[in-house]
Amino acid sequence: MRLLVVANRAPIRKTDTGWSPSIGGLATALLPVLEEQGGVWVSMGEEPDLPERQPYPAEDPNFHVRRVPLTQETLDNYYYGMSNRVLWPLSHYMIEHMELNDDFYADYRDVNRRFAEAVVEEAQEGDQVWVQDYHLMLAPHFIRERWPEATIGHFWHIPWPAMEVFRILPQARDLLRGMLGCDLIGFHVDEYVNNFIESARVLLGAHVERNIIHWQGREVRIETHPLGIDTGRFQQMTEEKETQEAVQNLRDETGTEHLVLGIDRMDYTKGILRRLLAFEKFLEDYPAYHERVSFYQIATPSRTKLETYQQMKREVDEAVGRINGQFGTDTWVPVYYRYRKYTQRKLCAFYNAASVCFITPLRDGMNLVAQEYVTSNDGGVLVLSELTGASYVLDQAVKVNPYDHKALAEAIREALEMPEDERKERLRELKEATARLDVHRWADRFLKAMDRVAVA
Ligand code: ADQ
Repeated sequence: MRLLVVANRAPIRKTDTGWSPSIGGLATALLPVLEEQGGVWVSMGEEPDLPERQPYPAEDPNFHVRRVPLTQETLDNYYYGMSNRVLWPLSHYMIEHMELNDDFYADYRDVNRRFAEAVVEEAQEGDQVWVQDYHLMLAPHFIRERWPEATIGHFWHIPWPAMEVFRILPQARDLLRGMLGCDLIGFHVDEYVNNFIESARVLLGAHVERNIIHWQGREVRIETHPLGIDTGRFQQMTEEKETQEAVQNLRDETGTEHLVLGIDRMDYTKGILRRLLAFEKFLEDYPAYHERVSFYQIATPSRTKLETYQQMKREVDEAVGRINGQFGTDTWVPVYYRYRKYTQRKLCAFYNAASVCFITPLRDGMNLVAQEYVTSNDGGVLVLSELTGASYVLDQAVKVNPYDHKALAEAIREALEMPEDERKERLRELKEATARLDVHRWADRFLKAMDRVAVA
């Protein structure tokens, strides 16, 4: 049976030598499924000269990429507007960043409808549809209208907020109806499942039985499916000679006994500024650690067109300058800061070299960096914000409240001073938990759940 994946971005990218699969996340999980089962990946067409329908691989295709062409204005409203300036901050409980605008919503609706039309045009009997994420909340409803017997799943990658927060959105009910076009909706953790069910119950008056929402004569199952990483790939890459050389270079570069690491997209949900301020407090409180610890923050440029993101980058730049200006010496750089993308191999080197990974989002659907660290490290400590999905599945992390300035600084000290036996035991359990979440197992479990709803 073929699979129709519906996601904002395509799983392949153009390189100097031709087209190749994107690395990481969804593409890693779903391309093997498409290769085996065949199907279509429907995504947005951001660039006008890309083909609307592209066989992949070109010579002997396993599947097609179908693009929904968008003008710049539509892209600005649907993607930078409704998706990233309304749904993103709302879902992360950061309504101070929310910018409501009718044009954003009109184009969001329109793009979702066009995605649905593309899906229905591509559909063959027996195909299953798997929609991804917050860019495409209305697509399930539009697909269902045109193709009533379709089997439709949706996986939501970010938090689903408490009903009382979700209802702030003027289009909350419309969006919920859009999602209820599905047969199956998956979230990372139970908390989001419960929030979604509560939203449907209260805002739409839907009848709910355990994790089933009865809606317009159909049943919609709401399930927890925590997403993982490609653990085999990270393990293997970490062991390779080239990676270990990069680890050594990194140690030589910093020259300190300990490296504390932060890796994130540059996003206000990730808590980068508060993390830096906590490291500053740690240096103030514990001068014995001066010259012995460096903090390495890697931030990937993200949504750089948006003013909020530009403003946050300025604040982070400024904090790094201030801390290094105050504490740095001729032989010690307290904070290393890199604003760029790295290869996965280089990330593995950072993970392997770090004594502590300091992951403190103010809110995060899951957080895959935490899983990448525990997979690629062998003796370190994971400090993790309790406001992440990952904190529900990675029990043995040192959990912190990312808004608690003192506790954050104290967590760095606790991690650095943890006895070796405890570090090893915690890391062993964290590795086991991460292996259970592996992205291939995740895809397999979700697709099996789709099969169950298809026959129900
Ligand atoms: P993100 O918010 O992007 O994902 P996360 O889960 O941490 O957050 O994934 C980030 C990915 O980007 C990781 O795989 C990491 O290796 C990579 N990355 C980060 N910095 C990089 C750099 N400088 N260079 C190269 N790669 C870099 C959203 C949700 C999360 C959820 C995921 C998956 O916000 O909560 O975990 O989707 O569902």
